[in-house]
Amino acid sequence: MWTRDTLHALLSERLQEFRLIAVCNREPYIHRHTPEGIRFAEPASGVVRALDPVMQATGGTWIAHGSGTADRETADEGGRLRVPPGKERYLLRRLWLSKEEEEGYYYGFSNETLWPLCHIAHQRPAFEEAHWNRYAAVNARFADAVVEEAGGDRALVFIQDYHFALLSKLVKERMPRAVVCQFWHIPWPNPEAFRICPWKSELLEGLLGNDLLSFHIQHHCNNFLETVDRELECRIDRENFEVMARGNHTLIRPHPISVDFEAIDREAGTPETSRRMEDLRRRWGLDGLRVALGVDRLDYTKGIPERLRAVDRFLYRHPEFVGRFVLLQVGVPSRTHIRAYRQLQDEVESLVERVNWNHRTATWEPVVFVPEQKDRSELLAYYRLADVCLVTSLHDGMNLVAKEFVASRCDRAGVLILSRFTGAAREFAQAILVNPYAVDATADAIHAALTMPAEEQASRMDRLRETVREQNVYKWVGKLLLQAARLEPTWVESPTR
Ligand code: ADQ
Repeated sequence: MWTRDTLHALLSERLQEFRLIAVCNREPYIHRHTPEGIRFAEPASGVVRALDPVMQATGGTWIAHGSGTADRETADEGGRLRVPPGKERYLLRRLWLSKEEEEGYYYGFSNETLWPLCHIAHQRPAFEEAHWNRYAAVNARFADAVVEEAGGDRALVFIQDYHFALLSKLVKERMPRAVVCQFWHIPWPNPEAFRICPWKSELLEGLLGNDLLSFHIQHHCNNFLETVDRELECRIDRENFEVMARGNHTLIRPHPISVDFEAIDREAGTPETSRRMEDLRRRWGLDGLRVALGVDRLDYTKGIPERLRAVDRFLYRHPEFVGRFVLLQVGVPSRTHIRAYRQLQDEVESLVERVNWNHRTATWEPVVFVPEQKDRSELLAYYRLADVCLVTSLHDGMNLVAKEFVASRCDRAGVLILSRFTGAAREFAQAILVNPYAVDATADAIHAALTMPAEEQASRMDRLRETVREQNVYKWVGKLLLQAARLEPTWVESPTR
């Protein structure tokens, strides 16, 4: 069983010769000016939620964009500070980006090009040359920071996500002895979807600077290999899932991400969580109601309109639940600078209004929309009081909300309704799996969940919890980093490069 302590012990032994450098666009702790003074917040990001406990266990350096209004005041001249605040377990190196860099690299190429390109959720990707140029330039700035932080030592560089498709190659060109691995947290699409990108070869070549490139599930690895096969001159070892391009070898492997099961399980069972549950019951008037819960960033990949339509259909089909059911939708606004996200927020708000209009009584409405970020402890109270958790993504690399819900149910109750199009669905056969595009079937799933006998809930929940307990976040990173550390870098300088 992987735990924080075993990970710490194993990695401090096996990674002795390396300096561990993680690169992630988002920082784990953001400092902001508030009316009460400078305060820090932890962002609602799946990647950050997964990586922070790992860095706390291993130590090392995390390089990220410093995005908070008080970030400069709380770091030294080099943008460095030790985190978590008050615990100081690893080093955070903040990189300052100009407005133009943030616009082109983050909002533009990362989130208006690569995010829709990889998710295939019927949102057309934008292909702007200016965004691409900024993306490439910011990747180069992060490469400078990696070289600086390595300071000549042999480094194990662990890159996160689609913001840095060009980084591994840039790092290898300057630090050929470093071991470089990257985790791509979102799906990799099929070759037909990917081939429309004007910079497809540059992106693929950039990613093949890695010694190890990892996705959540085998299907995404297969898609990546097929894409490389169609688009690049290279050799592919299908037996070993390895690509050889210009002398460099890149292993392609699935490593399903997860959550810190023990920590969530422990906190979810405390009297403090019970007290918070009581507060929430009072605040939302939940007495006598069966509760369905949605927790998401407001993102068009998460299938929130589809979920609301399914609730609407469910109430038409099962009027006996009118006045006896509520959907609590906790949806933190995200990437609101991008038009598609503002449109989604409008769409969600008007659908909430419509569903409430369709079914409301003098004293009751079926949907409560909470457009806020909640702290971790409060989220656990939401998970604990739900009869059903609804995860209806149209496409999702993994989906950590599903895993957090399961980990928090120390009472062995509650039912998970889970989209088939999430990575989590591959591990969670005991959830009720749905196609979120099929509104009627999702409405039926809500009914099945609300009428499931307690013994069946408990036996399904036991199996789900066993999976998350065993496949926890420490196992994810431990196996990935140990696999990377065993690799001999094959990078050779060649005139063609
Ligand atoms: P995300 O798309 O951000 O992650 P997800 O995996 O669901 O999606 O993680 C979201 C995280 O934010 C969860 O930890 C959740 O608790 C938190 N969160 C969501 N809404 C919140 C709210 N209102 N208040 C507070 N916290 C909230 C990307 C990929 C996923 C992949 C992860 C990790 O898109 O497929 O699972 O990275 O690899």
